[in-house]
Amino acid sequence: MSVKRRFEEAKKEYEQWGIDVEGIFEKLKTVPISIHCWQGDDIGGFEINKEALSGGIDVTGNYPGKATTPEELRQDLEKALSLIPGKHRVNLHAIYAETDGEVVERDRLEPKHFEKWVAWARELGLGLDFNPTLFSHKKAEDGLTLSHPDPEIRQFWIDHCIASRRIGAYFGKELGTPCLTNIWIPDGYKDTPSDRLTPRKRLKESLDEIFAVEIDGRLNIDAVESKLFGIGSESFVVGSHEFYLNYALKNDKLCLLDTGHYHPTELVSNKISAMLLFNDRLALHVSRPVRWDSDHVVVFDDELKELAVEIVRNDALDKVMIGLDFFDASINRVAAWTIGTRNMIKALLYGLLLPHEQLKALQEQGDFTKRLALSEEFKTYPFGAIWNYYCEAQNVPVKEQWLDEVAHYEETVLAKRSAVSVPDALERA
Ligand code: RNT
Ligand code: ZN
Repeated sequence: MSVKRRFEEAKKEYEQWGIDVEGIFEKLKTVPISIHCWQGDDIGGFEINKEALSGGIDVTGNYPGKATTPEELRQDLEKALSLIPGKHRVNLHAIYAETDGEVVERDRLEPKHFEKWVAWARELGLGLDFNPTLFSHKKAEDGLTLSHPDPEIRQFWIDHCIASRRIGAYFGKELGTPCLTNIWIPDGYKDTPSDRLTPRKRLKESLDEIFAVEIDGRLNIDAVESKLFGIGSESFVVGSHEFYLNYALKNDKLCLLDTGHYHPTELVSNKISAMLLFNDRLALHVSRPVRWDSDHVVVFDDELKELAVEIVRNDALDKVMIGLDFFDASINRVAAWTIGTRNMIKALLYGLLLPHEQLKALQEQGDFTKRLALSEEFKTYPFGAIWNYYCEAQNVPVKEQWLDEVAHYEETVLAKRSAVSVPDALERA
């Protein structure tokens, strides 16, 4: 039976519940996912004076073929995008600047250093998002940046964040879609600190300085991302959840919730509704925590579905800015992007195909039996047939067929790349 025929059959089952499958397709294809460029090169970036990855995050694995130039990274992103249904965004970090062989300090970065990314994004009809990079740098060597006791170091990072917001506004202007510029810092301590307040006070002051610079909110949207702990900041993180929750609310900034940055049994899906009551918008880094590590490729698990369900049933598809954040170097990186992004979209489709009105009414009526029964039965509705046809209709490979394309790409492109990148070779020399 063809994908279409199976779809037609499946559709009838959903329609019995008043679910408009085609209308859902129309809606879903307008929902952008911000795809993080850093899965493609293990958060390496293209700085001339490149430093090793730091900031308490780590990428493990040595799968061959990683992108070592901006051209390669864009080529790989294009490949992944061709396997993902819908129109999306690409999320850049400051270390992906192209400075033409010149050393440009991060506090001196300008829009012109991202011209090629913008030209590329324009050609492909993609929006761009941005992040200042406050790690992998000499001035972040001791794991402190915006909360550093040394005012000079703090100033450097304040200036870098201001420069980044300007770059964000440039993206927004050039591409006609606002850029989300997200600040995440690694600051924290390995051991229990003797003073938590002072570093937090300094972070607050640094953020105030960064945001004192007026930047058009129609072009650039500011977000702040919290964390629970990192490698080397096991006991204390300056930018904790409560810190940024309060900061964002008071200063009209977006909170960015990374799904890997909470206690193991604490779920971001449960936070969305509470956040939406007090914030017009919020941002996500969808990731997958595994024990102490937060950045595994997103899989189609219960929490991903619940997250999508919350966004959908609270009518928040245009309020929650969905971005991804994972980095796995043990598998093909184009496949990693494809798997994680397809799963995110798949989860949204799953959420859109549930009879929310009926389920909500049952809860209100106190009919918890029927509510539970119905939500369980829907788990085995023929969702796969709907998803497959969505892919077909969006002209991307159906089911695992995309793997053949990745295998071909690996053979013809990735395998031909030299194992050692030029900056890595220089570093060793
Ligand atoms: C780290 C944060 C942060 C980074 C990226 C590279 O724990 O999640 O978002 O992963 O900025
Ligand atoms: Zn993150």
